[in-house]
Amino acid sequence: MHTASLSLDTTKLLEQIQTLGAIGADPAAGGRTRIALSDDEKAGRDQVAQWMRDLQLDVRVNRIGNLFGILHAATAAGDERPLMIGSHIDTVRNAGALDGCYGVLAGLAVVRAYRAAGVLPARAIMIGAFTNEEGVRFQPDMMGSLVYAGGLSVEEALDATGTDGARLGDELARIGYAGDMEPGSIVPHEYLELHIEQGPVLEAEGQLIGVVENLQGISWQRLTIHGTANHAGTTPTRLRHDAGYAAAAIIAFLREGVVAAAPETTLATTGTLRFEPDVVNVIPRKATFTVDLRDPDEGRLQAAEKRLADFLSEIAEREGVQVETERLVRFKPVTFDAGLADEIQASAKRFGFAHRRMTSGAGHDAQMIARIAPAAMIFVPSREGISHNPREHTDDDQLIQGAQVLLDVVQRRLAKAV
Ligand code: HGY
Ligand code: MN
Ligand code: MN
Repeated sequence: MHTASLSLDTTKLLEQIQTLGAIGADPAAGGRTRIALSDDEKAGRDQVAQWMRDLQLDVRVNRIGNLFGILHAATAAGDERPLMIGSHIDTVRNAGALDGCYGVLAGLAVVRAYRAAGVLPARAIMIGAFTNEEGVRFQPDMMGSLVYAGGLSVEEALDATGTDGARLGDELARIGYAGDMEPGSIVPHEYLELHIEQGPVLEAEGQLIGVVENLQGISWQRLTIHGTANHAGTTPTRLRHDAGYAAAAIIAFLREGVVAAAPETTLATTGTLRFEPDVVNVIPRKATFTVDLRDPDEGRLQAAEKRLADFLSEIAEREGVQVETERLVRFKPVTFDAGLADEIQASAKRFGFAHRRMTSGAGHDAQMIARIAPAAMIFVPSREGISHNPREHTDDDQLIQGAQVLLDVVQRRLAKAV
């Protein structure tokens, strides 16, 4: 049945964003930290699961720990292929309160609107919080949704070793989220994800809604440089095999040799770096660091990877060091469902919200679920384009308006289900 326009409990949505944002709070360094499968993330999961139960949802956990709350349909037929709304509640270190959480809690707000109206949807609505979207401790990122979409076997994911040496499956069991449901056993009819932009575009253009039509390619590698430890004061430069210098030269080349080839689109980031023996007066024998390359175009991303690979051979030769590379993540660019994107744009238009079509710079669970169902994303602005930072912020009215578009699109899609 088509529902008269439902309404959101916006106070509850904003309250829940604050409450979840307080879990794992880190007053000293700022923000909150809920690294996947940590005790803090467990606390976040427990809170979201409780909110799902408060809404009398059918709460399910699958074998990779993805957490779902299902509002069943008015009919058995409507239950077969739910409309899925998802995102994640794990965070990077010292994160903002909105990345991922906003999308999960806005999904609960949509279900709450149905509950408040006493209406069962024509198609089940399934709210998901996917495991390990950030990929900080266990790689790859978007892991829970990748397993859900069949892009990584559960067994392989459960055997993933974290940067702290922990086994993912053991951690999942330890926090009590090693579910029994097979990932992907419920195939969504379509998937929507509401997320903050995490970039500067919407704010810079005075837009409120981002109609996300595609998402850029992602390439993560871990590089290990093996050199020779030696005395900082007695070793002439020409005799050095300095893993630290080689790492620095590579990191500089990422900007000067890789990004410079396509400065408008290719992005390169080294977010982690470790020297051994990490002592002020010893030439590093070992440097371990990560390289995150991104570009919306697959050809340019491959060209960026090739430039880096060629430089690694050159620096190894020049400095007499060995360079080891380990592939952590490689996802091609993804195009979202045009029909769903049109639906989002039509909704923004109906509300009179300024909007634009755009590419997602960040990875999202939507890019994985797009492998098994039509998927699209809705963005709202990030103040100063900041994210993965305690200063991450979106105004309350923007958060509410984004959720209104989500509810409107859901209602329109479900009206077609009958
Ligand atoms: O890396 C990303 O883009 C996402 O935040 N996991
Ligand atoms: Mn996110
Ligand atoms: Mn993130």
